[in-house]
Order: sequence, then structure tokens, then C-alpha cells
Amino acid sequence: MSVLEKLTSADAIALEDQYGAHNYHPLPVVLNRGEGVYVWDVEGKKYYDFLSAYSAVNQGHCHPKIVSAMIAQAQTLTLTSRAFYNDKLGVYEEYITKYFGFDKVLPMNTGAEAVETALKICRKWAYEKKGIPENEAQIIVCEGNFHGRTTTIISFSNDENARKNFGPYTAGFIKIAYDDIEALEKAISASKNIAGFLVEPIQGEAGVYVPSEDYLTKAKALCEANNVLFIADEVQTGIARTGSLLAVCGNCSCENHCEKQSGYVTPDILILGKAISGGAYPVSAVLANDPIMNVIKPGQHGSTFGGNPVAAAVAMAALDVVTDEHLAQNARKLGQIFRSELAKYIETSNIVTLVRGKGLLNAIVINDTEDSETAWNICVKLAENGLLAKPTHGNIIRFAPPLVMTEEQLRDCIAIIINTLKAFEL
Ligand code: IF1
Repeated sequence: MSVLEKLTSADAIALEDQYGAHNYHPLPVVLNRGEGVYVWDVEGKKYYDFLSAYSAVNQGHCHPKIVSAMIAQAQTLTLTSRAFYNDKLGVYEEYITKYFGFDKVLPMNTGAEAVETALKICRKWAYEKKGIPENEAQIIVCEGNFHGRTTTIISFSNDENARKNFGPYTAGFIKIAYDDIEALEKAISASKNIAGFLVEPIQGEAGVYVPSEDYLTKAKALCEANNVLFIADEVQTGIARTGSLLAVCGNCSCENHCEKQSGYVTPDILILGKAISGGAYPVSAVLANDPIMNVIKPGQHGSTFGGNPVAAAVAMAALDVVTDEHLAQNARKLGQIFRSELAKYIETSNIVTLVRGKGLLNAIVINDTEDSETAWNICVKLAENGLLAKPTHGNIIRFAPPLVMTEEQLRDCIAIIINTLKAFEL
């Protein structure tokens, strides 16, 4: 079939099925256009997007400011590699470090690459600054983590599907329970060779688990007291998604994004991805201060595309949008409405047992077993009713719309969600 012919949904699905590796199980919806909080399928049906490409499209689909920045840069210079300087990278580096309050940034492309970068920086720091004997460094991670798909990262996953038969696994990781400060204390005091603690401020893939209020503050304090690097993976939670610029907020230009709330911490290493480009381009970043970042010297890490001029231009535009359109504040306000309206419904419902989340990163738990099809079937029905969401871990449905949503649109969506759920009441 010629790529110029107009495809039906069935055609597009058949092509992916025949020619693409089967590493995903998508909902049967074929999209070909997006604008703001909406996407359209090839038959012209319009949907609210309640996944936002796993929180990459926080600024909404095809945001004109981001698209213009991308087009302008694409017409001027796209890639130089880091063998030469370009006139966009330094400007972007100054912009993003000031935006988040760190001395330096190391630019990469995908979230997993940024996590790998953080792990390498942490290990090198441990040997050269902390004095851990060569090859002895340990990094603490949490059960239920999701940090990406590389061989090292899946080595410390406890999702069998993500991990099984991809061994042998990378050594040097200790897994502890999430949201368990005593487990962290125990792991840190059990060894002199702990280099870092890698954590998601809210566990996304695990089902949107928000830890206890003081968990991150206490974890950071423990790390600080023991010269252990606190590494925050904000690939999914970052960039206004949870109602503040970061889910752990530090010395960033916070007044532009959110009112100060208690319990914020500054990570030693901050990992960002997804929404720093508004979903327009693969852009990720690792931020740290000089005493940590300066352990990396020429030739020790890099990427052909990392820090390319298009990425730099797109990321600056995307971060401008977050500030200009007050996306953190909007996420916080709409998130409260979402959870309180869903909670009211749940009181009367036997199909949903709870709603949880922060800002516009939320999930509901369906009253059925983890291996049941109910959450999937609800998502199929939601799509029919004009709203796209995806189950995570069987009986949990994640709701993460673009942060540019209006209150009126959100209330329309809440009605779609509740009406759909009502059809599944037992
Ligand atoms: C997939 C979930 C989201 C991440 C955190 C690093 C990465 C991710 C905290 C890696 C990526 C993704 C990837 C996506 C599914 C997804 C996801 F369902 F697994 F939990 F976002 F909701 N750290 N998350 O969440 O970033 O290399 O993908 O750019 O299809 O695997 P990446």
C-alpha cells in the first residue's frame, strides 16, 4: 500500500501488526492529529487525551509556540554533533540550569538515557569523591520502580515482564521497599559503599503511588547525612505535572510556578525527560551542581543527538510555555477538582475502589483482580465515549491529561469518565 493513500484504522493497525515488532499492546485507536487537549483518529473522531503520551505532552498537542521554535530551528541548523560548538546549546544550558536551579546540565535524548547518565555520574562521583573502592559502589533503588528499558535499568526492575530473559543483569543495585524510610536507613547503614539513592517522587508505572508526606524530605536528609547522592527521576512527574514544577521542588524559580509548599527537597542529581520538549522532540537532561557534574570529563559520556540545536530550541520554548501559561498552578487546581469529583462518585460506586494522585497525575483502582480485563474494557468504552486513557498494572487506570486543560473541559471529562464507569457497575 502506498503511504500516500488515506489509511483506515483497520489498515493502520494491520500494518503495525505485520511489520512492527510486537512490543506494545495499544488500544485500537489510530490517531493522526492533535491540538491542545484533543486528538483525532483517522476517521475524524475527536477524543480528549488523558494519557498525554505518558506525561510528555503536558503543554498540549502541537503547541504553536513549540512548533514554531522547532520549525525555525529545523530550517537553520539541526545537528552539529558535540564535536563542534553550536550557538543554541550554551543558551539552552544557561536557560535550563537557571530554570531548575543547578550549576550544570548534561543533555541527552530519552528518559532511559538520562537515567543511565545519572547512574554513571553517581558511580564516578562515588569513586573519585567519596572514595568508594573501585567496582564496589552500590546504588539503592525502590521496589516497583520504572526508570526505562535499557539492560542496566531493567536489571533492577522487579517487573518480571520487563526483566525476564534479558539477563545477565548489571550488578551494583540494592532494592528496598518504596515509601519506607526505615528500609532506606537500614540499607544505607549496612554498607560503606552506598553511592546513591534513585527514586521516583511518585511511582508512575507502579500505579501512581504518592509516598507519605515526609518521605522524600527524610530520605534526602538521610542521604545528606551519609554522603549518599539523592537522585530524583522526574521524567514522568516533572515539569508541572503534579501541580508544582517538580514533584520534589528545590531552589528553582519556584515563585513562577507554584506557591511554596512544605516538604520540598533539592535532589543532588535531577533527571528530566518527556515534557521538557512538550512531546515535540526527544529531549532529556541530567542536572547537578559542579562538585558532582565535574567528575565527567571529555570522552567519558555523550550522545550524537544530545543537546542538538533543535532540541535546545524546542526545550526552551516548551519550558517558557510552562511558566507563561501557569501550568503548575492549573494542574494543582484541576487535580483537586478531579480527585474530589471522583471521590464523590466512588462513595456510591462498587466498580471503583479509590482515586489517588497529585496534580494531574492520577489513577483510579478498579474493583477487580489484577489480571482481569475490566480496566482494559473500561478504557475501550472510554475511547468510544471520546476519552483516551490506558490501564497500568491490570486493574489501575491512569489519568494524565495535558496541563493546558480548562476547568470546563475537565468537568466535561469527569462526566464522560463517571458515565462510562456507571455502565460497569456490578
Ligand atoms: C513505555 C509507564 C509512563 C519513566 C520514568 C524514566 C522513563 C520513564 C519515571 C524512561 C518512562 C514510560 C515509558 C513508556 C511507558 C512509560 C510510563 F507506564 F511505564 F509508567 F510514563 F507512565 N523514568 N516512562 O516513567 O523514559 O526512555 O521512555 O523516554 O512505553 O515504555 P523513556
